[in-house]
Amino acid sequence: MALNNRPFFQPAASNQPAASCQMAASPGGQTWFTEYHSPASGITVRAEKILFTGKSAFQEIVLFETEDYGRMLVLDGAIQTTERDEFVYHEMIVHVPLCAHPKPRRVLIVGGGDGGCVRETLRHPEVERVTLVEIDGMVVDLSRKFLPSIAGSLGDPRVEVRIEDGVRFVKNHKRAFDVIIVDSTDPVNMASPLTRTPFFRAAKEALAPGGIYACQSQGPVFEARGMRRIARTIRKVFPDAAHYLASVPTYPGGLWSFALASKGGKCPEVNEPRPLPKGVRTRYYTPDIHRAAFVLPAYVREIIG
Ligand code: AG3
Repeated sequence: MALNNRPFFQPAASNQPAASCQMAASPGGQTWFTEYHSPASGITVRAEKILFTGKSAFQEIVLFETEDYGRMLVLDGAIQTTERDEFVYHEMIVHVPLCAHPKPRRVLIVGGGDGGCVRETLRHPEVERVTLVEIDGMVVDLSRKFLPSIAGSLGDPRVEVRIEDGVRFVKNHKRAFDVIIVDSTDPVNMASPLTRTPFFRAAKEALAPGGIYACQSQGPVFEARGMRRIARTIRKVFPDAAHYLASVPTYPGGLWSFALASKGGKCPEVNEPRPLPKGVRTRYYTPDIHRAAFVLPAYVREIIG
């Protein structure tokens, strides 16, 4: 097979299944978890201790302890977050839009039931109110119990946690938020509407003038088709939407993308972000990373077109 002729962003299998996974016992009595990224590869970690397995009304939830990544949260077979590398994703999905807004006071987070986005958002003192709208209350409860370093800020008085459908919530709000962050699972099942035109339209209306929108937009390595679809769809509503990247070790391909858009057209602060508030120490995000993250490799530019 001419591997070099096959761009790795085009998986060989044409009808690649959505994230599937396996929990397997090895002869030594160990339990190994694999999230398949394609029918032919994936990421495998040893589960030292299963903390929870169960099914909510929306999805299958698994939480376990790993040696290298700490505790790991898996929804419908897809790794969502780990104690070890969550900082990359959460800092990048939050500080990029917040530093692209001159004065973010009201922030809406759709999804993000683990609380990581809330935690990072609260580090901006100008934020007066954070509304978290998560469809699956079980994710919030389990994260509070098992992932305190991520979910620990959900009880902050500035935070309102609402367990309801984000699509409906956004449709019912107009000019209400300075920043909207959509921290969703892969765009299948209940997360799929969050990447469609009607939702982007509603989100634009839910933004106050000058408001900023950010969302995760899948990875370029194994999710190229999904990423391309999100990129095309968001540009129908926000023509100047820009994409940026961050390196998340436990996500498919180790590289993840985000989209940033502004209600007023061009995001003025893409290249000149507002500095982080004094005293906020981050582990991934810096103003240089903010600017550099929008510089995309050629194959990624090709994906988004
Ligand atoms: N939400 C996006 C995770 C997507 C990962 N996809 C996968 N593993 N197939 C992360 C939620 C963190 N708050």
